Amino acid sequence: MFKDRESFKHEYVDKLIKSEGVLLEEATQWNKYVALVGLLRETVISYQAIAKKHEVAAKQVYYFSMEFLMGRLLKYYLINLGIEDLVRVGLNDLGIDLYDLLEQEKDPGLGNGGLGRLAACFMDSMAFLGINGHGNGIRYKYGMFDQRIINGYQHEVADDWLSKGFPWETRKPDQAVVVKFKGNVQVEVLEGKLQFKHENYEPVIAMPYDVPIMSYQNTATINTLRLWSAEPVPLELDLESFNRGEFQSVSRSTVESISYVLYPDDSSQTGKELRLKQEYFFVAAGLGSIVRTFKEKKVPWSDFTRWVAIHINDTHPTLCIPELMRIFIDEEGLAWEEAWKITVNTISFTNHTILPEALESWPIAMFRNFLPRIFMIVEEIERRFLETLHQRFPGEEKLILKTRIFCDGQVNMANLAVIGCSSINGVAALHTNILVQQTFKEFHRIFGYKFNNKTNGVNHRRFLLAANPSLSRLITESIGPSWIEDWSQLKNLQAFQQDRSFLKQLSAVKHRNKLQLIHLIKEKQDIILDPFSLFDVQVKRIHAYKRQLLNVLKIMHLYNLLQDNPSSLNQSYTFILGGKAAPGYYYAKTVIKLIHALARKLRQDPLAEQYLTVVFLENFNVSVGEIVYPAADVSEQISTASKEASGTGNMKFMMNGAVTLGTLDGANVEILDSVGQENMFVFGLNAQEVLRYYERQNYRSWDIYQANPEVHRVVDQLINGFFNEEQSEEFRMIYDSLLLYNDEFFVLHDFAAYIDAFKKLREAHMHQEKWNQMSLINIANSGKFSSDRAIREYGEAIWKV
Ligand code: TH1
Repeated sequence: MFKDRESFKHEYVDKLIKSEGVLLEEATQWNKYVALVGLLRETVISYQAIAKKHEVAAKQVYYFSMEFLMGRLLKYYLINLGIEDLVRVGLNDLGIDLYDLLEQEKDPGLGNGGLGRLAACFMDSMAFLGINGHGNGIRYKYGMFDQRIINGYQHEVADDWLSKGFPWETRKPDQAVVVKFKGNVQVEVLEGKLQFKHENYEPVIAMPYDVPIMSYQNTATINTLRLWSAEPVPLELDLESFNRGEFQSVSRSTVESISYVLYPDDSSQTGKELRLKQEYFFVAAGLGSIVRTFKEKKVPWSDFTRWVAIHINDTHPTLCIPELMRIFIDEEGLAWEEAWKITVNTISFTNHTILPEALESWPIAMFRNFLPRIFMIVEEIERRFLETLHQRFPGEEKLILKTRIFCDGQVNMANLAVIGCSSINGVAALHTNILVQQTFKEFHRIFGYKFNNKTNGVNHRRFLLAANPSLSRLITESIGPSWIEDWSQLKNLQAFQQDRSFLKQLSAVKHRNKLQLIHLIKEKQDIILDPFSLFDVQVKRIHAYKRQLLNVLKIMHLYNLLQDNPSSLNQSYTFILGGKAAPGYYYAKTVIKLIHALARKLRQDPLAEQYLTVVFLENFNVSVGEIVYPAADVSEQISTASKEASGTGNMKFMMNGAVTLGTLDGANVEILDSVGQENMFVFGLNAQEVLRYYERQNYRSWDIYQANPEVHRVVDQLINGFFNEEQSEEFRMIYDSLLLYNDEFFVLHDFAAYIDAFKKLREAHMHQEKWNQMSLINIANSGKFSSDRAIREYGEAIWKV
């Protein structure tokens, strides 16, 4: 690397000239940013070139995901390379403020939320642990939309993140892959074997763009995130094959639409054509390049599983199964049985949700039309599967009905994934239990050995070390720096429970982080917050099951308490909410409007204004998260039990010392196990109770509305002109969801318990030292939720690396 500050400065100025073509004096901020990234990228890929030598002898893991929510890379790579201070001071000598360059970087938002961010955390931990693990995804021209709030309503602005280029990536035209859509399949018999020839297809060029992945101080393992962009076939090639009648010409815009935009919905699937195209596109491209690399080894196909593991992040890349079969059979001439054995043993699958509306299925006719050969293979997979079922479980019609791939005119992707993978894991213990006992109950009888749990984790180096430098410094001063590389060391903080001076410093750190968040909110939204107020935060996608509404009703209730008795609250509370609603999700958008209406109501009331503040954080993304998590006192994790598969925000808050107020859902259950009852505020129905209500259909939200006057009051306030006398119908939809449609997510049921838990929390917060102890215990027990722990488990139990 750079020997010292002077050599850095020399190289940097040189880089500005050679790659940006400007002298320092003429350089724009963007030039300066690109030159710095260029220097780091070159350093990292030169480590990669050296590391590659050893890689040849190691098993490669390929993580297929439709989403990689990477967040900004520059600051993080400076930390990983151990040169943050050197570069800051060096740039300063040149009259450049590193902060300005960091601000030049767009936040690559190629994901919706937890699932995409998990993929990014896993990329880091694989590189950290020395696993050769590569990401495979789509280089969307437009990522997750930017959220603008106008008059309390969400507006979506296209995320043109590539407009000036993304200096971390390298285009690799020599590694492009042709992906074939539509057309027809000719079957011939050649030397006694069936041959399948795909004709009249529509070709698309998959162009790879590689981003080098380097983790904390590990220069021996540099992995690759390979993102594919769709391009039309070049004209020369086009004419030649076109004349031979091999394929159909497709318009540039039809081709480019494939990698044009990320679907901005993380909780429902619409079965849209373009989405299916996207899925096959990056699967076929990724497998094409994996097989090409494998063939260079010149070892027999039976060794494939020894050298390659493929992981599919939810069902979105499930086409890996039939596509790998197609390559083995049609292109490499393997027999079905051998191809199947290798395929199943190579591929593993993570399920991330049990929400029925999120489970993927495609209309059969559409599937067959777009992917004719893949369709034939899936049919054959099902035929053989049913054959074995009939043998093993004769006469069990229900078992067959629930495990079929083709059902009700649809191709069921989850069932295909379970049949074609060697491992199926849930993302938290509770979620895995629900998978095994409910969602995949029948499959569990057939393939019990495939199911396992891998509780999610988050990258503690990004969300603690990099996002919270004040806390990191305090931790390192107290227990040494080993926690950065070994999450289990955080436990040693427990020893400071009675250390007054430590606890004081901990609360000073929180205060400082609140000031930073306050600064951000002042700059971006021109709202001024009180750092001495309790910061209660709920940031995540807006969705009915996550129950932002329950939070709103709680705040309305506190307001009512204050109206009845002006001295009922003895301290000030700031409720921060943030998150994006899917553009077509009208209910969620109405909740955003409701949050703004409440914020306004409180601002306009001189009494309320002293005690209660509501802020909606605009455009919540990874970068905003990195400021918010460190500043929170309370972490709201209040989903309807059984609905949130894991949650990962809960872990990010915890490691930054926030105390959780939550239901027994997803990984909250394991957070409770780690910190104990005294250090978390738990309330509400548990998953079993929720599932029993659904089963027996004996929940009546109306009864609760009638029986509980406090519930009655806040629910009425949704439509009685409380927010706006002229537009009292604005929130009718929300009111109806609670009473007319019987409150699917048990908001009214859990209201009283939630209020009660919040009351206990308020009391606990009055004892400052006690509160700081709780905060400390949360940090000290958060190590388990590092993605290093999760990836070690995946590596050992699933990928066998
Ligand atoms: C999320 C889950 O909702 C969340 O509980 C979990 O912590 C996270 O995944 C990581 O495991 C999901 N995101 C998506 C996105 C899509 C489809 C399904 C899910 S589930 C597009």
